[in-house]
Amino acid sequence: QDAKMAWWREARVGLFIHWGLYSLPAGIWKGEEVKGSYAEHLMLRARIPDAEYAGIAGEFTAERFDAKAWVRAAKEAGLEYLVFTAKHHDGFAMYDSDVSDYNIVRRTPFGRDPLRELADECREQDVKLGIYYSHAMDWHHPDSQGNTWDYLGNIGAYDEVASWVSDEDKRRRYERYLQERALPQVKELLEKYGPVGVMWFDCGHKLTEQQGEAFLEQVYGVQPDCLVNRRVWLEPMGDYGNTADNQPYARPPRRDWESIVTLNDSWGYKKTDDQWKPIGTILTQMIDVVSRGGNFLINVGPMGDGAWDPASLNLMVQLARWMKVNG
Ligand code: FUL
Repeated sequence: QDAKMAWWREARVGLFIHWGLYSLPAGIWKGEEVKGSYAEHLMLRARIPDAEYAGIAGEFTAERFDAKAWVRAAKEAGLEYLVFTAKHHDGFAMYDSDVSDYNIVRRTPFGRDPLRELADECREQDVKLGIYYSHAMDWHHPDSQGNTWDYLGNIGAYDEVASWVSDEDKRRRYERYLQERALPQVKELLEKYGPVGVMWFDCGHKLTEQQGEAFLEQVYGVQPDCLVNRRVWLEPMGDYGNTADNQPYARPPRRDWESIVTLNDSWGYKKTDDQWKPIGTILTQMIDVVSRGGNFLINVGPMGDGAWDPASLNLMVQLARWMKVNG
């Protein structure tokens, strides 16, 4: 375990990237700001019908996407690993999936595979590649959890595991989603993109322990050295612990742990979110976490066109400057 954790313990700081269809509307739907601080939850918050949400893909041109620049920004700020959202809760694959054609290559005019380009650049620039995959929730899949407006009998976004495990229909359908969509996508991600440093799962508390285990086995079965974060299920599963979102000081009861923070309040790009943290706050949090033995994962939400907004860019440049002076 020590050998497996070595690079990650050394890395200390990483870059989280939330980029998906939601980055284009950026928190606004039909001219109105959608409630809730997370722009990547737009579909759930506004109860957008699946077919309508899928329409965003038709406008996704991402003409300013530049994998080299993204990885360089991480590198320059001393961020030694990168975690990219291959599939968030909206179910849209931001990579070339053979399992489902609900993906960026098949459905958008952009037509490229950003995960492939990022993986290549990471190798080129010596940054470890991590992949975020929303395994528990998928608002596009009819048998998953969360989307109860298109699929009335579905498990609700806030339902506890205990509320559906004994429900024959829900459990059977959910198991089908795991077997036919989530597990195969995790497998292909690990098979197609070279060595993966971390498989970063989310909302594992929505699964049974056995289902959580199935993801661990899937990952280690293909890449035994790949790390898995705790959110694959509950503590103490996975290779290292995670704090809750934006709770940099809440240290999990684990030797290895990672604190995840945003530069403002949202993870995905949100036009109206101007709650940018001063660079001093970000540095203080980072120093505190790292000095207590944790890793610090800083999030940027690129815009729908692929560029980073000026506020994020500016903060990352300031971070890079500090890192250069202070090592
Ligand atoms: C949360 C998700 O629901 C958010 O959208 C975001 O991805 C964050 C890192 O984890 O649980």
